[in-house]
Amino acid sequence: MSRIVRYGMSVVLVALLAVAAAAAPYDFGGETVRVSGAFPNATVFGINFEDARGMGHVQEVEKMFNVKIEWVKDDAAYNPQTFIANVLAGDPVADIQVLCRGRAFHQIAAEGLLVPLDDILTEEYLENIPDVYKALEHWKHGDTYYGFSLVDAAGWCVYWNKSLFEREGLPDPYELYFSGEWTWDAMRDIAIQATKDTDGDGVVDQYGISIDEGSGCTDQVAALLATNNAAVAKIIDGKVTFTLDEPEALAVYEYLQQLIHVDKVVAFEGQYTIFQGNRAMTLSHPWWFYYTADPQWMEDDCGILPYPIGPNGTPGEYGSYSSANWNWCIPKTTKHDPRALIELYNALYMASYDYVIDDPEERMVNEFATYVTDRRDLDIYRSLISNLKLAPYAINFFWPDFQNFEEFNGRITINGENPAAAVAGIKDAVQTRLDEIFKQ
Ligand SMILES: [Ca+2]
Repeated sequence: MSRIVRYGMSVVLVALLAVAAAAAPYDFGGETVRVSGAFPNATVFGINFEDARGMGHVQEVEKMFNVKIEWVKDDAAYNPQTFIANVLAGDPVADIQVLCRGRAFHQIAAEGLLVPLDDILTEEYLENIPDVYKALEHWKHGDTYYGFSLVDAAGWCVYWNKSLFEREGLPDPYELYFSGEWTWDAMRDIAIQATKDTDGDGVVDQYGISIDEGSGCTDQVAALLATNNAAVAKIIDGKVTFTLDEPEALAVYEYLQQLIHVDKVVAFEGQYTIFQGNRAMTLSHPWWFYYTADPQWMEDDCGILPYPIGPNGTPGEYGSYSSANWNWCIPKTTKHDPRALIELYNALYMASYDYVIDDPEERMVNEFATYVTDRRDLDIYRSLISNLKLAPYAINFFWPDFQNFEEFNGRITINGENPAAAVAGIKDAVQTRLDEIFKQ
């Protein structure tokens, strides 16, 4: 995350840092607990552990738990191989570990490298966790929980430039959204109308849809799969089964190819391009409003929408879909009590009601409310943050082929390879991998 995002996020948190329980239920006896610090500043809570307030908070938590926090900054959070090698060698890189984008989560869980948490994440415990941080299905491998927090997962949404829509006389997204008609076709129609050469120099300068193609459009593929009731894999007869070759899944690649290569309404570029005012829609995250709403960054007014629903999707069943989840987990090699570690995490990240006094969803909505010019955006924003869903099996099992999957998606979306042929080409290998990972 950029420094600016961190700054923006840390401002949000200012009012929260003073809130902490007086006494901790666990005492670490002055010992050191290592916390995966790959992203110590980039949480949905906006905690910046490196600024004065954040450091003060850490000191307070250290006192409460009689513990020394050590931030571990190596690449195990990003690199499953490093993580696995370290745990197998009896040396967890951290006692509280985040797995970046949930990479290889199922693989790592299946190898027995994580502490199973079913006994800790009881109904009673979960009652104390704010809804926006709960995503139980993200934490499961088989029937067992191995992850315990949603911090850092970010769904995807669509920003639409209200000024541009008005100028171009485009359909009203509010009407489409509230009538359940915000669909792939509606988005495509708008994108086609919006894309044009506005100054007549023969070069298109105004685009319908702006996409940061970063990981071969893997995030977009995952979210669109979910909007079309499709998935990379589904559980069929108790078996995790590759389903990317089903028509509703192939339809995602065909839709993106249509937009990119046939209609030519997509600009591949950084998300900042939205500030120029000549992009009708930009695919981004709900927290991006910190930028779009700030006149210093963007003069035009922006609205926010979920991803549109596909032809095989359920009309009106909108969500904010993430292709990955940042699984927080406890490596089995830790010498500390997992219960105490999770409690410590909750205090550090203020992730349970023992350590926050307000409802995080209300806080996020209120923060957003200070920026919106139309009440309807507030309703949509609330729906987005309270309907964060994981597009299943997109990234968290795709290892060691994780990067291959991004490269695979790029071949189809950006390079325009035939979807059915490309998917058929990986089907057997992926199913074999699934059978290994899920021991089926
Ligand atoms: Ca032009």
